[in-house]
Amino acid sequence: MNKLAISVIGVPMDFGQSRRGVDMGPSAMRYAGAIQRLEALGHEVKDEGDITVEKFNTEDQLNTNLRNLNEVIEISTKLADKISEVVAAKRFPLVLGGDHSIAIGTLAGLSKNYENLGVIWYDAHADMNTEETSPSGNIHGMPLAVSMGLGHDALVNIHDYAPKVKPENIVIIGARSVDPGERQLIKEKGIKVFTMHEIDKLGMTEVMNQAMWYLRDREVDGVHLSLDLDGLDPLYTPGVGTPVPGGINYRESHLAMEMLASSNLITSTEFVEVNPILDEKNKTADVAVGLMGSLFGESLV
Ligand code: HAR
Ligand code: MN
Ligand code: MN
Ligand code: MN
Repeated sequence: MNKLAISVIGVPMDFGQSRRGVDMGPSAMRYAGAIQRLEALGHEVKDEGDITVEKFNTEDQLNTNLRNLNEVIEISTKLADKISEVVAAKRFPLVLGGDHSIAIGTLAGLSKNYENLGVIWYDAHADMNTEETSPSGNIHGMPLAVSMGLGHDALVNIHDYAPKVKPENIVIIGARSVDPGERQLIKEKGIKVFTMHEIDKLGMTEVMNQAMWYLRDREVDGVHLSLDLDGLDPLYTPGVGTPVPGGINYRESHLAMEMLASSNLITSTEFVEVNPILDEKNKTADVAVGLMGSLFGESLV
């Protein structure tokens, strides 16, 4: 694969859900050697540090049942600013999360620079809830809906435009915990989803080939990989806030990353939901960094 100029951006975000510890995800992945791993592959890597994540005063909270909405708006906006700056400088953004609500900011920043952005969403969940359908009020269950223009106005309109992504440019891989409202939206919008059923039946090679051809046929001008570590089975990535059994295994995940590496399709990525407090000896961050190795060309050298 091409040697890249990679900008690593940490987002120590835990406001998109209610379990503490996922804010330490960026540290855990740096500690697991993310930067060195990519440098060893010949890429030029710049660690841009972390986006500032702060709690607002409680009296400033908006009147809504979306948990920590103010904070998510603020942080998404800052992340979107940073991402569009990095992309404009022709650098490849690698975002370290943080909970999955950060994808709202990542996609807002990316979409400014791409006309027809594709998204691969590697996750146990569809993350397509809205304020109306969410069973939890947790914004990390909503970023795909928000990016399609569905949800709270302030979230949908980060950087003053919407939508960020076309429903037909999204591919979900690994889904196995999907809420009723999300199912309806998937049907209504015709979203391409490879659930665990398809992965079992077709195998990962076929799933990835179909996913990549689907996006090429859409004539996308960039593809963002949003990788939620709970997409894998909790056997391999126990350090996540919402583990779901019956997930993608270790080798299947490496294969998926290796196929993406040889395709040269991916133009940005984020690794999210690593929670060292819930983990076993930084296992989940180690797996995340191993997957980064494959995504950035390890098997090709
Ligand atoms: N679907 C549930 C909700 O919206 C659980 C979402 C869990 N989300 C993540 N991201 N970990 O995929 O509350
Ligand atoms: Mn997710
Ligand atoms: Mn755009
Ligand atoms: Mn998930």
